[in-house]
Amino acid sequence: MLDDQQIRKLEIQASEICEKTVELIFNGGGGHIGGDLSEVDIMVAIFNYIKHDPKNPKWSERDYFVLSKGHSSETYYTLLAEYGYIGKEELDTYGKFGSPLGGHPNKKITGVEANTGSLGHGLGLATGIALALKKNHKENRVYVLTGDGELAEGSNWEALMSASKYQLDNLTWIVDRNFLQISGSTETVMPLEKLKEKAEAFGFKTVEIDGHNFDQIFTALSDREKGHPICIIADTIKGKRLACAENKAEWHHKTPTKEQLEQLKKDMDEYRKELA
Ligand SMILES: Cc1ncc(C[n+]2csc(CCOP(=O)(O)OP(=O)(O)O)c2C)c(N)n1
Repeated sequence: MLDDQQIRKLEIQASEICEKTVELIFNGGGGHIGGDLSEVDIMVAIFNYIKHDPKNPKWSERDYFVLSKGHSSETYYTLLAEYGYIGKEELDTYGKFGSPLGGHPNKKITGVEANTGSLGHGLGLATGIALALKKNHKENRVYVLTGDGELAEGSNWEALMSASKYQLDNLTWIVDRNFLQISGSTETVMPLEKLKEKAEAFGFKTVEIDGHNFDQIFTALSDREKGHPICIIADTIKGKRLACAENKAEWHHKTPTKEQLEQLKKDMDEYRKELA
């Protein structure tokens, strides 16, 4: 679906968003770095793919995006600043007393559709928005990104039942399937497998993709099935691109050291040179 040049452009953008996200966390004194980095490629794809207008954030024809895994807010803030929803100087307030950019996103921040961070609520919110749009015969779509550990919250499964009952074919649910949550492997804490079969049993047209492959992400985002919501299970690596953090549960929430940040910058520079 995407040509080589488009993919290269997205990979460069993702490497820059990764770097800026880690810098934000470093400057702000902490953040949910592991889940921030596993979602970078998905989030970059969403910002490039969905219908939205930073100059008119409440545009009536926009698609809606809900970051249900609201703890991974730093990637979101970085992208909101990159696209001009918020000023880049606002990012400097992250982690400071009184800043709207707290650990979890909220609707006071331009571009944010829902307060999230208390896990298990975004899917229900997105389902409600999709239902309202459908009842009003609107064409807007709704995209929601959940974690995988987050799916231990029972409210998600109520939302899935509703999405299926109301045949919400305007809803796309993406799972950041990094196989880790706060305290270890999802399959140890609360097993999810067989997740694809579960989503299908709830009436979702479901695909499993590599969550770091832009061609696969874009193809999945464009998937539609009349009468059925879409589920994208995106396999990802927690801590992706920050070598010392990849696939390590202890990097769920952490502040990188100056040296680790510098190493990432070097690695990303190198990576971009290879892509050029
Ligand atoms: C209702 C609720 N319970 C507990 C938490 C604390 N918490 C924050 S992140 C997290 C783990 C989430 O894991 P996952 O959804 O897999 O996210 P990721 O690995 O992508 O960061 C938990 C339990 C919370 N934010 N909300």
